Amino acid sequence: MENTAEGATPKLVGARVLRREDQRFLTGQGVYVDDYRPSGLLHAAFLRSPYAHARLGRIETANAQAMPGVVAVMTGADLARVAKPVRAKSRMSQYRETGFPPLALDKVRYVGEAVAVVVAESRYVAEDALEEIVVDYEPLAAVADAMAARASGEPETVLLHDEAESNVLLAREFSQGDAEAAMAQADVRVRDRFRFHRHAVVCMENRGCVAEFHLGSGELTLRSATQCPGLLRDALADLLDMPEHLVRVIAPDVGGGFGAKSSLYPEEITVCALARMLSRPVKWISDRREDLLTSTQAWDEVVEAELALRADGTIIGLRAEVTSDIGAYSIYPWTASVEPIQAISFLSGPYRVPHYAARVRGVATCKAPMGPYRGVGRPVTTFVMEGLMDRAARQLGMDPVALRLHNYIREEDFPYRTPSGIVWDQASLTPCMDQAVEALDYAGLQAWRSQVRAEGRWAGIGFATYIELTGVGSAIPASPGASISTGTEAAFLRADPSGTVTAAFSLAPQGQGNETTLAQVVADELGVRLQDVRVVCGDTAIAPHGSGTYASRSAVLAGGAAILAGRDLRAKALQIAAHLLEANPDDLDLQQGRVSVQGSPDRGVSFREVAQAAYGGRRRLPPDVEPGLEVTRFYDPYYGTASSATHVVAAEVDRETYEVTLHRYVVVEDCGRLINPLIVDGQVRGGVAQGIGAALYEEVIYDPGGQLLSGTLMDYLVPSAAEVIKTEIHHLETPSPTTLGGFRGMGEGGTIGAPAAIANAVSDALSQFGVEINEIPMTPERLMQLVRAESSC
Ligand code: MCN
Ligand code: SMO
Repeated sequence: MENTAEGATPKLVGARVLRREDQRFLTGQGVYVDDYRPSGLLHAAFLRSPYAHARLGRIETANAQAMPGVVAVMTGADLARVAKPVRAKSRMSQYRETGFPPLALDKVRYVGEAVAVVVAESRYVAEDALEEIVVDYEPLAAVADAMAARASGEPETVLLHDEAESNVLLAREFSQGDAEAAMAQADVRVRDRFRFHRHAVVCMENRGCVAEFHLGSGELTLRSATQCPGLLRDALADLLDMPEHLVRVIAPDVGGGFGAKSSLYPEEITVCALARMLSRPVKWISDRREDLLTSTQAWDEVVEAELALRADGTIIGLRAEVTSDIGAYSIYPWTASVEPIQAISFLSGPYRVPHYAARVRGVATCKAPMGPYRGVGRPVTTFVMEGLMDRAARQLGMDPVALRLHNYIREEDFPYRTPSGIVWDQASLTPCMDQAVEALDYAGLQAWRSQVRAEGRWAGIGFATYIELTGVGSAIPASPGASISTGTEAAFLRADPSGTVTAAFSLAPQGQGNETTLAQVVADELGVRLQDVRVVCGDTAIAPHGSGTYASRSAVLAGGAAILAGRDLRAKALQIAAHLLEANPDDLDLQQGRVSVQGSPDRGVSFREVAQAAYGGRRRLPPDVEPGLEVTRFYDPYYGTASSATHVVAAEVDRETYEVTLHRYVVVEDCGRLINPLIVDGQVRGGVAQGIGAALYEEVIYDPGGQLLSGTLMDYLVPSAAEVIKTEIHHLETPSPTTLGGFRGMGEGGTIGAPAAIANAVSDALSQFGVEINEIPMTPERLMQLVRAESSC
């Protein structure tokens, strides 16, 4: 049932309400950063390093400065006088903190790093003026390969950050039990070296921002295509040394973020500093090439892993060594640890793994900084663990489904503590797989595979199950010891005298549909119609304190805050209504914007009349009730909650072209109580599409000198609709036992499961050659080489 008539169903949570924001998105009425054109607007363009690693000498800016239309030129030294360098802090013991100057100071460390900025009356003039700036670069050897840079023990000849004294900016180990002994006792051991290449985060809208400084009030306003207005506000106040209440950050409509817009960027700081200095609005909009060069990139890990099992298929141990290429800088606020730490925290996945030993090292290289990308760490860990499971199944002669079912964390094991100390509250692992097998018609699909193979074609089936931590509260800080808060969100609700409701959140969605889902939650809790609730996101001057949209947290955190605030407002509305109706509040019910007295349905009052009374003076209010109808509530789910899914792929590899075609894609997932199944389905589909891109097409390539070879969308392949198969989606709906509302997060899940499931399907399709996929993306060239190498030996 698609509910087009807003407010038609009394229970909105759970209904397939159409996305209300789509009205403006689909009719071209969305308002993005670049649509904001205040009068007196100036345009910034950045001079970017052509070298991967070089010492900076003199920067000659006089000619650029003298060009008509140029208002200002700034170098790193100029900027350093008005803004502090970014330093992403963490208390992690083996983390080396380094600085990230918004404009390069003594050195450049990757191609595309900002060296100077020109502000001019138009972007054209600004771009032209860049050509007039002369920079003395003294080229240095590039650190291009994390594995080589890691080469243990050896003194590093080329250091990226002198202050760190090593290119290994972080290291961490986790262990539980005795993984060595488990390896020795195993009946079967499978191991491999997995390579998950570097990926770019491609959004429809590039990054961009506009800063304004109001001389009269001293207020700085930054509009940015960001996921995290709250985090930016805190950081900018600090870096620009401004009182925090004079800094306002607004995320307008944003066309995709996927993690790359969750960090603080050099351009945002620079543009703010310029606007303040010039007292004029300054805009910077990235072009696609700048975006591919400078937005945070993702994943890029080598994982050497080994799994030990008993002859009956029981897992007894796992060990792994992860090397993570973190690029040139540690990004704020997450630090360079965001990807690597997840990679060893979640490696054991949905399985009972008694003995575990894993180590990760994050190595700085001359590449764009590594940051979060949909799934963070878990696309890689799922690829590795699920790949090992299939290798083990083949070696044991077991069905991959049976081996998984045998090892899943069982219902009675929850809450389950993983070897890295994460606690899973509860998840539907076996039920997801059971339902997947049924939905697939596994036997039928196996028959399809046999038939295709009988025709001499290469077909395979791949499974992947994952479990993920979502809606994380304050127990697990994003970067330990840093002064940022990511564990709470808040909801501000205000009923106007006319009975309409404004719900403000610090979240800043980029396509997730939160304007619809949060309105559903508020309308249900409060008891008003959906069309009477307006959700406002992403303006720090309106919203209560919070950070933003990332880490699959908004359903849990903002949803929880919305429930608390909705309940409070309802209680107060009922108190006022009781006074108006001369009834007992306990006998009243508020639904669809109308308060009625239980048992006598014609006695009632509208929410509008209640709201009018709330602002209408003391005589209309109960004696002990203060005027007004608004409330702010915070919610902290503390640990967060587990979501899980099984993905199944049937795929075929073309014998001539080595192209992979997907034949079927089935997802069975459990994200707890569903707020809006239509939106959740869309999220799963989008996530799977990105996972398909990761598995088959997308790869950031730098040459050994650190030049980016995949700097356009001609070279960096993202899948189009033609490559994305329609995903069949099934939901299990087990309310989370630990979150208010029972919601679990799911915005990243599709991307976590897809690369692993597709890789396993391809391994299965090529199993006759003994090929095991251990490298992603599976380009036709790679597959051809694998098949040829195996066929020739
Ligand atoms: N939802 C629901 N019921 C649930 C859980 C979620 O109806 N039980 C809804 C939520 O209300 C929300 C959506 O599903 O509308 C996703 O919710 P959630 O899992 O809480 O994730 P967030 O809203 O916090 O979104 C962040 C997540 C992340 S981390 C990335 S990366 C990502 C993703 O969302 N980036 C996206 N999905 C994206 N979708 C779009 N279109 N664009 C991005 O940049
Ligand atoms: S990578 Mo999502 O913004 O946490």
